[in-house]
Amino acid sequence: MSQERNAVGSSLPLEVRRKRSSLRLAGTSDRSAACHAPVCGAVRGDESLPADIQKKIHDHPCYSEEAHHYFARMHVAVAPACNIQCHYCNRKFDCANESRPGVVSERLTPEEAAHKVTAVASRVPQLSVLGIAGPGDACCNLENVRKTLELVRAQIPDLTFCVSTNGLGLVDCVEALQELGVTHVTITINMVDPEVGRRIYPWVYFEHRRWTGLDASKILHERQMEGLRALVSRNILVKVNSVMIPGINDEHLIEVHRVVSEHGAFVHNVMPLLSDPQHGTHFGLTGQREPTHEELAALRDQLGGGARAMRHCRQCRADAVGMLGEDLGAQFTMDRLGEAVPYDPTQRAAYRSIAEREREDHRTARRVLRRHLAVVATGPTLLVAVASRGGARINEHFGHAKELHVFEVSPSGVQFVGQRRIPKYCNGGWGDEDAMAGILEAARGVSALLCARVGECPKAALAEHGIEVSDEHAHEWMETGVSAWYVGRLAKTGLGQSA
Ligand code: CLF
Ligand code: SF4
Repeated sequence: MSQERNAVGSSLPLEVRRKRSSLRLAGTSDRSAACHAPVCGAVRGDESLPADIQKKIHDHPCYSEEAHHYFARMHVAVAPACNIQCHYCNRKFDCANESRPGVVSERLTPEEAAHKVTAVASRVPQLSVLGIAGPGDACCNLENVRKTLELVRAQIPDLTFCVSTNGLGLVDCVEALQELGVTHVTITINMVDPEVGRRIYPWVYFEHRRWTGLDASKILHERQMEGLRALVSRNILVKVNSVMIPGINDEHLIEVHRVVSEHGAFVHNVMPLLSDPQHGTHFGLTGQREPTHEELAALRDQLGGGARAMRHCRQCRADAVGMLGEDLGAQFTMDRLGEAVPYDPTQRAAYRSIAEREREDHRTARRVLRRHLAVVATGPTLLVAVASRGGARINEHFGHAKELHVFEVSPSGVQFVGQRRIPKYCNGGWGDEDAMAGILEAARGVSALLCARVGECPKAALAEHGIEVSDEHAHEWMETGVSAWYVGRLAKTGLGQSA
């Protein structure tokens, strides 16, 4: 990695910084423009939150959708043991509550973990959060968590500490977590009705014995609620993760959302069940299906009020490193780290001021994008996908994209809907026709795909399926590119009515 690239990190590539001043859309530099419409950035924008909450989530990539374009997290896999069994988990792999099933992480001692964090913090300037998300349960491995966080805090005072747990042992750990400086905790809550829980959890291990059936689910539910209340009473910000399991808890998650919101959860992250039979989980082996993109989006849309609905989760590994959606973990394995060296804060400090300027420009652009849409009185609601490699810009080549950022656009605004993984189309200079099938599947329902560059062949292949691929908005902010494309599409097709 070059010095220059390193100084701003991969989320703000060099061409973005070079083009910052020349690539703004007309009007986006008008900082005085106000927006009171319920459009992108106004509904779930961080600006509407109380100042103390804004401060807590400002640089947390999971708790703030906006922050995830600018800040990175890293996980250290120091928590191997677990005290429950989930039907979507195979113990050979990581905790699927906050990781993709089928992934094995490099397990570390606290000393190794602290060494790794120091190396990453010196070389990944976007790093803002250290998370412990497995491979088992953090509360089940409290001594490892304690030692790791103490070692890291002694060297890097400003990292945010974030922990993920199934909640069974949480209430006994809350005090210790607070003393360690943990400010953000995720609890995976898949049910608030033990009858639903018995179809998800075959057993829990509690007070020196194994509980099964309804008893297991009752204990887990009561302990999760107790843990949630204890965290909230101590002003620790809580994210609730729920795995959406069609036919088991999908409809029930609306009730889960209501209850956890009442208990003070700040974010609710509904994640799709991943049940590939190759991962050897109970659900995978018994044919439990995964939800579709549409089902997931529809459920998230119903989670109104209370906790914010998270839509940008990437179901990371328990040893993930980098921006959400990228994983630099392979560059920081223990065998590559070498001797421990003292933490160098230079790059993180330099990055912050650059990121703040970019972020302010992005906010301004989102506020004024209604000007693009103001020319349209009526028009259809469309889905538009964007290929981005970071920094909230349309800046990825079609052939290199590994995920699509999907937005819903209508005359009333642009709203982020979620990410969809796609297979990479370009492999060393030629297109992979097998990948096209996966891309088409992921792009189902999408009217257009905006990217930095695209070849004629994939463009034609997608056009055959009614998807327009365009590089006309390359390097624009994602939302402003989407709104500009929408206005152009309506003008071309006559589908909308002018204001
Ligand atoms: Fe890690 Fe989780 Fe903290 Fe984030 S991940 S412990 S809250 S720092 Fe984030 Fe990854 Fe989704 Fe988790 S994208 S799986 S929500
Ligand atoms: Fe697996 Fe995590 Fe569930 Fe434990 S809590 S069984 S590690 S998914």
